[in-house]
Amino acid sequence: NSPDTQQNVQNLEKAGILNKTKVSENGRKVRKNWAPTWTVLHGGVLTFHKDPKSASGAANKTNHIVPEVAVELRGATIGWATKDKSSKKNVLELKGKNGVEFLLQYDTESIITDWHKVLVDTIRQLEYQ
Ligand code: I3S
Repeated sequence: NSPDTQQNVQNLEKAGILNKTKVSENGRKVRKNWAPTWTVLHGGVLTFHKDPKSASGAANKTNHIVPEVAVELRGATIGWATKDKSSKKNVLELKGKNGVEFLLQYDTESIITDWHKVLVDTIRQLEYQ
């Protein structure tokens, strides 16, 4: 592998808006709350951020993008959600450790397919570290 083609978690980075809802927490089902969410993949961690416009108080004043949840991808799984999980199209199911589960969705197939690929690659890379 030349340094150019070798992939590692450090250069598997991506950011964008996805529709997201949590579906489980500590292994327990929670009520869906779909919302467009600024989603950042960096260093093997996927972080969801609140839209600064909808965040309250200090966040509004400082204009910072507030991290909402971080999902450690080591030991996580990602796959296409089955039809029973959502009526929406192009839905990914992300299962983190500690029984946390999210659905990630985007109508444009190429966008969600790119996310799927980078998340699969990241999770795979983390297995070998
Ligand atoms: O899996 P569910 O319960 O059918 O999910 C739907 C609900 O969360 C619904 O909200 P209410 O809990 O207020 O009924 C949402 O508006 C829908 O978007 C959820 O289903 P989809 O199929 O969109 O994931």
